[in-house]
Amino acid sequence: MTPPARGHPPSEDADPHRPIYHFLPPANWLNDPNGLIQWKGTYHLFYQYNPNGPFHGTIHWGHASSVDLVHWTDLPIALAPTPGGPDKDGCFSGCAVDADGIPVLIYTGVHPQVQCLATGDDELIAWRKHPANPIIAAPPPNLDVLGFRDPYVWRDGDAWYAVVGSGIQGVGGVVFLYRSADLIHWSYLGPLCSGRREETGEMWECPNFFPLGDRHVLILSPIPLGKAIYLIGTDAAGRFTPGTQGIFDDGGCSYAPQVMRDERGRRLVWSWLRERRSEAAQREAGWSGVMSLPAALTLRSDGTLGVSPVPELAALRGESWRRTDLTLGPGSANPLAEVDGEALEVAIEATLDDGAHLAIDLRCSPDDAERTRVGYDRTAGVLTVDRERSSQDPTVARDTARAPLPLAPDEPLRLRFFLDRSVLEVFANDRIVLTSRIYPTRADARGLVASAVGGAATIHSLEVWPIGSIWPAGRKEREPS
Ligand code: DQQ
Repeated sequence: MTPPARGHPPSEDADPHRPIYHFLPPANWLNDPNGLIQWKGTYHLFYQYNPNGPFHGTIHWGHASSVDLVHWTDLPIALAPTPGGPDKDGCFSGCAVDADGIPVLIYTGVHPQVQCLATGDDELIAWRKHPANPIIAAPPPNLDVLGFRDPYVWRDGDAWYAVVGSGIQGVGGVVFLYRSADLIHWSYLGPLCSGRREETGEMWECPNFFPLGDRHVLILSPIPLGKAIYLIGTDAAGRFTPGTQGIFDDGGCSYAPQVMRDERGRRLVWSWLRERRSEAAQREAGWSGVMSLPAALTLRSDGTLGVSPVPELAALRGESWRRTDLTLGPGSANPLAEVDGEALEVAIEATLDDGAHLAIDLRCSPDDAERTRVGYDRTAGVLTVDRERSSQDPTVARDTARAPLPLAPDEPLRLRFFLDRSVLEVFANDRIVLTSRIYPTRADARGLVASAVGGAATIHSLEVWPIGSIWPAGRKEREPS
């Protein structure tokens, strides 16, 4: 396949792995979500973007907006490196805030890593970099730091606060806390939280810090873990004391999540879904990286983090296929034999006997040479996404993701899958998300199979919806402004 020429983005028809209802730019590279904000009702999603190809480099801020969290409009590039400026080598990750009616982006300029600010017009289209940049010119003094990036800013009373991700050489990750009256002049208050290198990595990227219920949550993307963790605890006098700790999404591709508060008060999260195929395949495809679907975070009564897809996603559903009150056991016929597809939502509610193992296979070829298996083991209380037979292409990642999901004796298993060609997001019981990238080689790998071994599974309901493309035909790549 010849790489698509500039101005001719890869089409959904030409590329069987290109998602059709997850956000991704018309072409080229995407990584972290940035600057998430709802502005006068409209959601704005900025993202780390390389307009020069499907690889990390010349990092700009891409921009899209949505009124319904489902359909997106491409907008001009928001931030580009300024030659000779503090962001000359890239506009790295950051956030957006509403400063008394003025939209403001706060982000990291490289190299060296410093914090910069830009103000926008009321449409969030034209951005002006502040003459005082960099607004935070260096990390706290007398520390041997690994990185200094990804500011996350909020307001509390009359003051603005910011956390910036870093690490102390030989010690571990740290987030530095700052305060400002005007977003331009910042005072360092001390470390909000720090970790041990052996436990939570040597450097913390993309911190998010926010109240949830009666607690505070710190979400971090530690190097070299390659997946985000969350800490839930208490915040007092500028010092966060973590209690519960967990992995945000252990599926193997989710990274750098960013959380926003929308006008309804929900804490919404998006994350970057990395490719799990070779760089050569990404270059050939002409695009790399896709955004997760938006999900809402909650604090559960047991003190852990809850995560569930936003209800707005139901707008994507085509005509429903539904079955209720089935029993699945060894030897049962496949109840999903009459449905198939590569862009689907699947919802299942089931109760499993002790010892039962429920499996839902997606993207199955008729001869079973390719399939991705979502499994739940009732006794072990473990959810798995088995990708070992997801593709016959030996160059793509094929492994198994696992997440603990202990269920109370009377609690049914409730799964929601969002399959979008090479993306599979699996949500379970409003508390787990496991996201995968899969690259079946076979055009006929479209089947669905439900089975149970080791005991019976009572399927209370099983529902499948086809999902179509969210994009207009002829979506165009935009040039840097
Ligand atoms: N990606 C950005 C950095 C951030 C990293 C650069 C996390 O700001 O630390 O593209 O993926």
